[in-house]
Amino acid sequence: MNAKPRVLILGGDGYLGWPTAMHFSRQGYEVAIVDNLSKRVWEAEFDSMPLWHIPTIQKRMRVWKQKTGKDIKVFIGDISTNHRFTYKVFEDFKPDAVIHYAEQPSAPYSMHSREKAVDTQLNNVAGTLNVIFAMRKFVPHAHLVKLGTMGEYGTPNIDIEEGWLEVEHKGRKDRVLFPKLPGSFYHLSKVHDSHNIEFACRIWGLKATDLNQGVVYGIETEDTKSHPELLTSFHYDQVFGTALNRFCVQAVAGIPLTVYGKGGQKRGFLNIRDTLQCVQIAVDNPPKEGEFRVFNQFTEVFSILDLANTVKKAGEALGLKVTVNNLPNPRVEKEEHYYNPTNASLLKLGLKPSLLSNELINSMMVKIKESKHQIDDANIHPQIKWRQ
Ligand code: NAD
Ligand code: USQ
Repeated sequence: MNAKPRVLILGGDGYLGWPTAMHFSRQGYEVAIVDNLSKRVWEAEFDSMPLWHIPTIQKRMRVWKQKTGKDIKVFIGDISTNHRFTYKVFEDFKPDAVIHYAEQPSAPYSMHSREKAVDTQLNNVAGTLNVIFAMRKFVPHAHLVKLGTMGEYGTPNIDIEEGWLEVEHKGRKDRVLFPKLPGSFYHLSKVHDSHNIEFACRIWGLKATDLNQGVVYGIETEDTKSHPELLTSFHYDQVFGTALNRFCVQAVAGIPLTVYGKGGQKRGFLNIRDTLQCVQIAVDNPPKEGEFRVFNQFTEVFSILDLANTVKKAGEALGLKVTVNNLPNPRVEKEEHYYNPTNASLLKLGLKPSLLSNELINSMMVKIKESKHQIDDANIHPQIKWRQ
């Protein structure tokens, strides 16, 4: 492998993909992006626009080049429906590492209807299959860093390990993939991906890291805040917005915080800056040929109600009037449960977490306030129900 690997970022127009591209480019890695811009279409379809306008990926790449002198190549195309395009990208760019974010990322979207469940699983599962076939054909020694999700495990009544479990059954022992009990057709698509990737490692000798990531929060990274046109997408709506990001916007807009059900449901969380650290740690420390490695990628566990109360406190310190509303839960999920996942591997490899603080929430709220006039309160209340 070269001193600085060639990194291909699938889904590079997205919330996490764009800051990841700049993060690696700034450090001298050769970076290329693939995206089919489908997220921009899904947003329009659900009238779920990001809080601020996001320049095109080509514009952001030009601004990046002017600012840093560094090139980020952009390939526009669909990895799921167009395997010829996917093959061509791998053949031309010959990545050493592939960071795969290019999936439909929303659980509510996948639970909207039969059509959206099928779209989600076709897009995500077929896209990942095309990627592993492209890797086998053109770069069999490259490292696939695949974004999975902590939601693959669900909320079992036992400790959650990192991907694998040592089992003793009727006097015999084996190492098996950790049992999965996901909570949406989206989360299920990630389970199917994990199985397909593990199989490709086992039969073809590919090497992969499955990053089972928790819920990401935050707006800014070192690079997104360095220029007004380098910012990344930020959702707060009922389809694509995630818990903490939504709560911060609701607090600024004076909308009661939308805790689903009792709010005792616990999840792993991490700052967007730590996502970048984690994927870099994975890229810089590849697994062995043939290894399917799983890291749990989160830094802290919170219950949703605790999170809402933390946002309320931080908002009140800024002079906002914040209330917390327990809504009937649109999802089918346990609202009180045992939750003890480990996240030891990334910490052992050097992850230095940026933990959630009042200062961070305050800085998010200050940034959100600048675009307060853009907040569309029509798309905050959850309308997609798991049992509709
Ligand atoms: P995002 O929707 O902002 O980014 C995904 C990008 O992939 C979009 O730009 C989209 O256009 C592109 N894309 C989707 N399907 C594609 C296809 N078939 N071909 C080419 N491009 C395609 O999502 P995000 O929040 O940045 O999440 C990135 C990844 O991380 C997703 O796989 C998501 O499931 C996973 N993840 C996200 C979070 C989170 O809290 N944001 C947490 C855990 C895991
Ligand atoms: N929740 C609320 N109120 C809200 C939004 C969410 O109570 O307004 C609750 C949900 O019911 C759920 C929890 O918060 O119990 C997390 O929901 P979320 O929408 O923040 O996150 P989720 O649907 O799980 O999906 C997000 C990302 C997805 C990623 C996943 C990581 O959209 O891409 O895979 O987080 S994880 O949750 O670890 O599976």
